[in-house]
Amino acid sequence: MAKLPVSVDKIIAEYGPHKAYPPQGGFYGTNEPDKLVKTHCCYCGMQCGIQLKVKDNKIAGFEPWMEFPFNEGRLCPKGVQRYMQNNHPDRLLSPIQRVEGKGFEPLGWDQAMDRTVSEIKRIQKSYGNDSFAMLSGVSLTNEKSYMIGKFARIALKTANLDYNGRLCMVSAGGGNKKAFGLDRSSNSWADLAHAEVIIVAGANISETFPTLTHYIWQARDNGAKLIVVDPRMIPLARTADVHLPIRPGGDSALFGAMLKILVDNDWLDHDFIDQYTSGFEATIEAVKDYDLDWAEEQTGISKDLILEAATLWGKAKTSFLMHARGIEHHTKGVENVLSCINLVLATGRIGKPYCGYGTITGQGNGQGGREHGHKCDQLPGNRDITNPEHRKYISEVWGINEKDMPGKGLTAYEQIEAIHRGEIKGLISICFNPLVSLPNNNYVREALEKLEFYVCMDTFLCETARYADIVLAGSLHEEEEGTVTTAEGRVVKINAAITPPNNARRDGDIIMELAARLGEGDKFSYPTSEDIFNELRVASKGGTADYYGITYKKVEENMGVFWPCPSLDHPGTPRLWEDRKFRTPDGKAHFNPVAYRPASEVTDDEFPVVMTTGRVVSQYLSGTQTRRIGKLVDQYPEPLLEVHPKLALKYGIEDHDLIRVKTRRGEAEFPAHVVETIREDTVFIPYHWGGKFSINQLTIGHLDPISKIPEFKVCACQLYKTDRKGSDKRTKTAYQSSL
Ligand SMILES: Nc1nc2c(c(=O)[nH]1)N[C@H]1C(S)=C(S)[C@@H](COP(=O)(O)OP(=O)(O)OC[C@H]3O[C@@H](n4cnc5c(=O)[nH]c(N)nc54)[C@H](O)[C@@H]3O)O[C@H]1N2
Ligand SMILES: Nc1nc2c(c(=O)[nH]1)N[C@H]1C(S)=C(S)[C@@H](COP(=O)(O)OP(=O)(O)OC[C@H]3O[C@@H](n4cnc5c(=O)[nH]c(N)nc54)[C@H](O)[C@@H]3O)O[C@H]1N2
Ligand code: SF4
Ligand SMILES: [Mo]
Repeated sequence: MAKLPVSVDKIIAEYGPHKAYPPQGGFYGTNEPDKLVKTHCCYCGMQCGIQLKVKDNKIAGFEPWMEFPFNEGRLCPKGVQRYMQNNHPDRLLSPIQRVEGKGFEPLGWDQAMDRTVSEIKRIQKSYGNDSFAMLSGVSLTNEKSYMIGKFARIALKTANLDYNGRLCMVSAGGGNKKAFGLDRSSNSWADLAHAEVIIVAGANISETFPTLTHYIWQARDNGAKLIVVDPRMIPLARTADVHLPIRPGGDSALFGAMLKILVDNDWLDHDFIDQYTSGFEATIEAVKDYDLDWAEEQTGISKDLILEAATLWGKAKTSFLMHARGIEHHTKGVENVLSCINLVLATGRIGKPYCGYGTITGQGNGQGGREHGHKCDQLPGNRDITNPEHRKYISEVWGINEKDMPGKGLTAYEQIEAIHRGEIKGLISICFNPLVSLPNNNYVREALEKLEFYVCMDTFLCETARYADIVLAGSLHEEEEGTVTTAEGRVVKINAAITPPNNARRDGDIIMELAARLGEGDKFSYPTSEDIFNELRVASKGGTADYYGITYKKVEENMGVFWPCPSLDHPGTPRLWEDRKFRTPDGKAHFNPVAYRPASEVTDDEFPVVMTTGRVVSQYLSGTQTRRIGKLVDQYPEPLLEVHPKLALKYGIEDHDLIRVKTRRGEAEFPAHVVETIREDTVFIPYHWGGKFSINQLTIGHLDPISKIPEFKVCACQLYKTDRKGSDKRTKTAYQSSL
């Protein structure tokens, strides 16, 4: 029988904000704190330093941490509200279990664990080990990521472990590995401030990495030219020297055409290309026909602008190229990344002061979490689960027989497809809300309904958890010690400020207990997080993501250490490639030929408008954490459809009209936000909501063939004006993107 989602009284509405929170005269701010704890924001990959105020084992506010070198006390709107999750009335305070017809009811840990373990055993006995899958997330620390990788392979004995970075960093990772043999941005942000030219492609930095903007302003103060590639005139684009308003999906055509201009004008670093790279000839052969007329046609950007951007880039002496999900969330995400890297390599501007390249990591531990064995094809140290030497090394560290190590498993969306095929019957998830964040989520919902058993570990009853049989009440960022690795590659320390409330438990303790009950307790007995880290150090030794020389003490004394750090006396590596020793098999940086191809779904008469999706400054990811915080909700209460006045006129749409958006996957209604800051052929809708507001009802489940990232950034839609207006909520909002 299909399972129905359970609604719990406390969860007022499926996507409903809790405006009343925090209550007037609430818990925070009035009394002197018992202590101040230096740690980091729980949200994005910047991992800004922050000091949490603790009163009576509760987070009561925050103070800036001025000394932390990256953000020097600066925080963004989410950062200053992040502490309000801790005492939130929706917080899960004990395990709960589904009781059909009634909803969820609390149960003791012993019963919850018993039932979970007996279901795992039952399903695996009936259908085989790989029929029980695991999904994980990289808001978790390095220690938890590492332990989960080990847990899935040793205790669950399943190949099918994957993570939410599959929706985020894998195209960047795939491109970086192909080009450099290593997956990390090449520089600390400090180099940005002195670069002559900066390209920002598909990254809405002012809203998604607000504290990074400071480095760009510093560069601007030093005279840097700024080029922004985005279908929308995002806040950063408004001050840019060149804004390239690209049609979603056109990036590799743009970067290919720019490469051709570099070649035609000989704006190349021949010494670098000859000595330190391979693949140049084949790469320029692939773009030889990419003239400006063709590029204008493919990208929707005027050729003058393309030439201007290529000229600025070509003539510069120092430069920095950065991109994020705007170019990566595509069925050719890896190709887009490679076409950017080709521009960097052609000019040889990498591994030198003020010269760099970086993919801006999204989630809090999106960097570290993609290195230590969370991925379906990966082992710690960014090792390869199919490589016999790598398997042997990690098996020795783990004390198992190599033949017992499962092989490569399915990626996140492929797991959903395997549930539909009846191959996966049970699921354990932690720190991942796939019902909101995976594409084509009606298909995801059907899969959740088919599972024989689903156990979810979260701190709130997220949308996906409502389909669970058991929800285990885990811990927030401030409740467990560990490390995370920032977007720069800097390993920093997360300090526990408080213990989990009531009957909630630390995530690490839950995993260790599950492992013990599955009969592998001896391999999961870590008295402290530092013990896990020390094992991780050894497991990563010799891998491309080498943490061996990093210790808790070193991290604390230096306010972070950049990996690779292969020995205890090594200072860490803020700037990669100064030695020109790339980590590819031949030791060279690889150019990769990229032949432009269109997106997997292009517009036609039935669906003539391009639809793209992304973020707003006050909401975070699937919204579980930020849709509960009143002030963040006030800033952007519900998803709006950004549409250009000319397209609006064509459909008779006025600002605030409720618009039905239809794609081949489904339809949903959003209020129109008529703005001049978007291309005339494209609409943009943010994705942080579930239920009827979820844009992922409409997105397409097509994946990049290499990275398996979904095509979140482009599909074809049709708009229908309804005779209704959007809700009143929006009148209170000051929108970032209004001109
Ligand atoms: N406020 C906030 N900050 C966040 C997050 C959040 O949820 N909220 N999430 C964090 C995470 S996990 C991530 S991954 C990052 C994401 O950070 P970003 O990648 O900056 O965020 P997005 O809004 O997904 O996409 C960026 C831009 O891509 C543009 N775009 C769309 N299609 C295309 C295209 O085909 N080509 C190009 N060049 N651009 C395109 C969009 O207009 C958008 O402005 O943010 C992190 N920071
Ligand atoms: N259409 C569209 N869809 C997208 C995107 C897009 O741009 N457009 N972006 C994609 C991207 S880049 C990303 S990263 C994904 C993110 O997608 P998800 O990973 O599904 O998003 P989160 O909101 O981070 O979900 C994490 C869940 O983990 C819980 N959690 C947070 N911290 C902890 C912790 O420490 N312990 C435990 N136990 N639980 C915790 C939260 O409460 C939340 O319910 O979404 C993707 N989906
Ligand atoms: S920029 Fe990112 S890490 Fe810094 S305060 Fe904002 S959300 Fe937190
Ligand atoms: Mo992300």
